[in-house]
Amino acid sequence: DERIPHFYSRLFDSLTILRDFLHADGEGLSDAELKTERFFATQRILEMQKTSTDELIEMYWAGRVKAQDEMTTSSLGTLSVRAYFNHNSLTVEIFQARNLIPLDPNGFSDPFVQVELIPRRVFPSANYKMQQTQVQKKTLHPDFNEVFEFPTNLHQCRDACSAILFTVMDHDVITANDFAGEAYMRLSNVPGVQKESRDTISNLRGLRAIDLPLMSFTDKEKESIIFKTLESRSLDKVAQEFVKKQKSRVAVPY
Ligand SMILES: [Ca+2]
Repeated sequence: DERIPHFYSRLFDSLTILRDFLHADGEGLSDAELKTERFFATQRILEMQKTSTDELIEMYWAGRVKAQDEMTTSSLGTLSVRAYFNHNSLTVEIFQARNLIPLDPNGFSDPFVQVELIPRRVFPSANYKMQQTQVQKKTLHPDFNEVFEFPTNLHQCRDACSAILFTVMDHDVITANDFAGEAYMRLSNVPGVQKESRDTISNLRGLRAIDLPLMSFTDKEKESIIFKTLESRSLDKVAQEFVKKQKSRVAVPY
């Protein structure tokens, strides 16, 4: 419900007014009595609740991109990719994945990779469809060597929230495909997006592949205030679909 953030926005303002009233320009309660842990916790909850669902989703993704930057190893394996921007087109190359976890009874997986641009505000779903690699059968070390093009522009790529989202899946014939891992690449860092790196584009051979450690949805995300706020919006279809999708992004070895 779109009215909910508006309601909390007023509640947030009310909290500030109430605090100022009780403080009464130094005549009333002291700062120590007013600015308690509980006050800040309440303020934080209201601050989240007055934020729109789309903004919360962007904040969630920003956290995931940051987590990717800080990650050096992963029990889910790695994905080797390369991306660059040139002539209003973003090229994304997917080379291989290594040390994926087995998700099939035979001790292997049938991996493929989905690639999409986020967030939706910058890359509307009507114009930016998810693309995906071929399925590589019965392997935990698939070679993909596929190239994807996304028509885009510098303005979109330079948005601080813009990123490439890679999702590794295990293809299954009878049951639903299984999640095997996800990885994020900040678009503002991609060669060709910042003016300074234009030279490197003319020499693509010089662009190295990047090994991204794969991640999954964990308790840390589940317990975060952003996620809990989205989860609390039980009547908001976009929030509920997002929450449900993230919760399914866990990888359990067979
Ligand atoms: Ca399978």
